[in-house]
Amino acid sequence: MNARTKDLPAATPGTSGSTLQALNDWIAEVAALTRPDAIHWCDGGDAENAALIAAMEADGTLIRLNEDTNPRSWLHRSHPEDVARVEHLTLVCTPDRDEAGPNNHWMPPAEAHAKIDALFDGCMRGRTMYVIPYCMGPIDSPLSRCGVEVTDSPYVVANMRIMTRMGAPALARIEREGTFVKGLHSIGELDPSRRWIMHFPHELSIKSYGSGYGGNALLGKKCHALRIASHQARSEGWLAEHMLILGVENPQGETHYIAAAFPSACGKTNLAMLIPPEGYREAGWKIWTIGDDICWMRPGPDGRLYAINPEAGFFGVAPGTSKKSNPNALASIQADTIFTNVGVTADGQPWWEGIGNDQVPATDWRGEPHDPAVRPAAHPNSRFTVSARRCPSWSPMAEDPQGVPISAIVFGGRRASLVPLVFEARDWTHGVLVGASMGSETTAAATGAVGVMRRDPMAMKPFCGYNFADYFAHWLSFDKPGAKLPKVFHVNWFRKGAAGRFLWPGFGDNLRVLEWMIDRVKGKAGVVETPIGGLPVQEELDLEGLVLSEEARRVLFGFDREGWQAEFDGIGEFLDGYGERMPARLKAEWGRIQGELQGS
Ligand code: O2Y
Ligand code: MN
Repeated sequence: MNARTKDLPAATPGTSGSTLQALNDWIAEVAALTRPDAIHWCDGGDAENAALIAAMEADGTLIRLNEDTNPRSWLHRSHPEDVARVEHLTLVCTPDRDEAGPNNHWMPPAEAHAKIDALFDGCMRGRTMYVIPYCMGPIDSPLSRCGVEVTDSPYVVANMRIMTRMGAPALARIEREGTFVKGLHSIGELDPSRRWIMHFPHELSIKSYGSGYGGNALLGKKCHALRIASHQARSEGWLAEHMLILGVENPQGETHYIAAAFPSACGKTNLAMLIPPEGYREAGWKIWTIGDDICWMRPGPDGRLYAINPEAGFFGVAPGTSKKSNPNALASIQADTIFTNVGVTADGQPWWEGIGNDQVPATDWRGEPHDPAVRPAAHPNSRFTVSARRCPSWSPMAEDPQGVPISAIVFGGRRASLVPLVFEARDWTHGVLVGASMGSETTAAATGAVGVMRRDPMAMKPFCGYNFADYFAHWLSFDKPGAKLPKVFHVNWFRKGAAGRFLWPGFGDNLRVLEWMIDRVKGKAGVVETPIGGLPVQEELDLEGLVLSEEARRVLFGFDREGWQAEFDGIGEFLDGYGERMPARLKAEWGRIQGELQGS
């Protein structure tokens, strides 16, 4: 443990863990409120991690997995009512309600502070308060931003160590810059009726109480890197997005970088780690993984958008991860991994539905003997936390302080009907509308009904820290003289046929679609123009070796005018929900396409 701060009594004024007065003052203020028994400043080192892990093993927070099959790997079981993000308890607390917008739950800042501070009052008695300095993004990148999370959960510390650049180098940067996002977290009593996740973008602060799970508790991730960062990005001229970033290397050795936004649990991790189909592999194609969930982009001196992944690890969905769906993820999690809410075999191996091996789970995610009639072995939102560096397709460019130049932006949703496999927006304004109109069927990543179609613009519905109307205006503002913006596409890997089966094989075969996009970027392929955008000329999208039914070809590459008319009515109603604030340019673009759909 860090000798600087060991066993400091709670509420000791001026805890002096840092040379930055503002940081020490805030820690003293938080300690005075929460009254921990001790304060520990995390240095991020191996000794500190080993001590924390040993303590968690001793008290049952972590269960050691089979050391032979899964070295240095652990199982954590969360409270059974604390298994996902809680959107209805997640607030954006701006002084003006309209600034948060209809897309966010809102509370006035003073009321929010009072409500949550009452819960924080004395909540760390008997516990250690951990101070976690972290950096989102490469430690030496001008695009990166730092934060400090204070938490009473050692499990959060262990996860933040994997997911961010945490510890001494981050503290040094914070002391140099003098600014940081303040995140205060306590697991409290893990009582769902005493749970809030609050964001104060104007104060660059986050307060989270009553949950120890994922995005509710690892404050660098959704809270900082999306909700607070999107707000900051707007005022500083960049974009904080819910996007994977990958590099596609062709047989000539050229790499194009693509950023893609899909709603939660729609396969971002799988796409980011794609393994090319055999023929492509033999020809020399390769996918490089930069990030699987979050992307920060800003215009570079040449007018292109440059992107970094602010995260250092993956917090991926376990169920469905298999040798077939994502061999790179499976290889990544063979060691040094924290599993949360998965099942376990009798000999201590992690197990989940869709893992695709012949092991049998003995115990389910709640620690009870597994009975498939009672519940699945793994919770549908069970997760693995692992360092990105363990991924076989991890790109060294992920550490480039300047980021990678983005050639294409892809939006996508989970749509059983109507939406074709891929189409291209005609220009940036149309691309922003395509992103703003995204719809998808809901998944288990958040609490609530699964499989219900909802609008999820740019996959940011749960994560945009301000009014969507202003967010769309911010996106539009990138289209200015000198800008060399990426092409924008929309994909749907989830289209079903009349028999209810998926029509597109997905996974590695998605590279065929990425290749077509790159051909478009290079001006090597044409499109079939339709009101919704450019569809591929089928012969120009490489389908060799795929068995696609007649129905699949018709539907995946088809355009259903009547269906799209109804869709556009729905999109219009959605945009109108934002009233006068909605940019006129976006409404005009909607009107232009609506007119074309109606044949005028
Ligand atoms: O954060 C959680 O609790 C689960 S949801 C999640 C986790 C990793 C990456 N993305 C998401 C998401 O909901 O988009
Ligand atoms: Mn996500």
